[in-house]
Amino acid sequence: MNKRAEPQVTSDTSLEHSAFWMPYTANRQFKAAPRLLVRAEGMHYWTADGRQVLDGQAGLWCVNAGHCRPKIVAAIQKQAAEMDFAPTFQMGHPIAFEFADRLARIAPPGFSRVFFTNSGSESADTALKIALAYHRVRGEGQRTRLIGRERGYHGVNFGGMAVGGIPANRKAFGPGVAGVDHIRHTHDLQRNAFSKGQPQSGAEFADDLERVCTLHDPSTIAALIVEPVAGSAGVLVPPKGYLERLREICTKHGILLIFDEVITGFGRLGQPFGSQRLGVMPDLFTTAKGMTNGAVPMGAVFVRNEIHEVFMQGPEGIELFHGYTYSGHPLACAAGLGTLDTYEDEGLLTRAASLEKHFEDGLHALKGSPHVIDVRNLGLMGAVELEPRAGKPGARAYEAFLKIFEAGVLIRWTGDVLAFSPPLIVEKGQIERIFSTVREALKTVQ
Ligand code: PXG
Repeated sequence: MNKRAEPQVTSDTSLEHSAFWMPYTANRQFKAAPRLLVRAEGMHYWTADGRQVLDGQAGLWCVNAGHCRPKIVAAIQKQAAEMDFAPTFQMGHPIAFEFADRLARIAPPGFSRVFFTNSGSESADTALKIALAYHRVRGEGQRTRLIGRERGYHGVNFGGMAVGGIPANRKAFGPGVAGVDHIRHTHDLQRNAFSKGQPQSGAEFADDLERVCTLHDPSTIAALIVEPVAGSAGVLVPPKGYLERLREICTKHGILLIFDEVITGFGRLGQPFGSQRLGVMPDLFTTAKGMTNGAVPMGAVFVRNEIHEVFMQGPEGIELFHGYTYSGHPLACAAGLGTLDTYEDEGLLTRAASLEKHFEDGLHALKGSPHVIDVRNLGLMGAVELEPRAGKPGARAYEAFLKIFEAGVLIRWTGDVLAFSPPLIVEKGQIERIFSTVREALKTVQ
């Protein structure tokens, strides 16, 4: 008989031999001392040992309306019983059309087309492919280069990884996609540390795009992709004038500008989308996460009408040879409609604007706490950067994250940065609790 290791049954409290290969996790470390969440409601999680934890991170930047909201739960339950799945390749079902139209209604003017994906990574790759195909269908098939930015994060698939700029996410995976280059990042602690909102200095970092254009010949470049505010790299807020300048350079050279709004979309910055908050419009933008409040995986690429129109004027037949089995999945669309209802009922797509000052003041009061070398924020997105421990990058923030979690607050750590993005239903007192917990924890961090 074949001998194979039997997976551990879930009733066993030890996860040491569990079959679950966890994503972006130090598996051996985690399984030796697991942190399990078993229930969620509103602003809180509950752990397996019964502790209540305040969610300072909207799950993983996605649960913008708070957990287990009744309209979302009911919509998913109803749809699961009514029609579990139906194809969207050469077939359709009403809820996908309804959800796309509802999304287009909250998008900035001119973005009335929506291509469904299942994640932020798929949205990034889809947007890059649409950009390439757009140039080709209009007879500029030589535009094949894709430009990203250092410290950018666009998910983990090959396209998004290639244009991404976080070294650890790239180094194990070979040469990636041909024809990709990067512009420099915007992080400048010397000039901009402790900026509230958009930093004053650094619009000129956008000129690095001109360097890349000169190097490659701009007529070979299809698109530039950037996050309006870089999330995973530790909440890097664009300097004043920077995105405007990127927009100008892209327009001048016929390069499509893609905003990756996977984190900044759906109210995080106080407007439905980051472009609206920052006053700069891309040509396409990607979303996921808050689109279904994290309840069912889904993403989307929003496309300017003119770009969509070019495809519709192209050769008869399938206009874009791209799509996923689950593009427009009924359960995800139902979750999305329940999410938009909840956002609209409670004014959540703009609620961050009314809390921003309170959040900013609470966050910036951490200036002066041990190890803190920067504090930065926009909307309900914030970060505290810690001085790295000598020879051990990330170790100090990880220790802080663990202590903060033990004290009953979930935040996020990435490198030497603590990041905050509470659900948009957060109350002022809960904002205070998050930051006072961080302050107390930092006092004991080595
Ligand atoms: N683009 C951006 C801007 C993202 O933040 C993705 C694409 C990929 O999305 P999916 O759904 O494929 O994971 C993301 C995801 C963190 C962290 O705290 C950030 C993300 C995911 C997990 C952790 O750094 N962002």
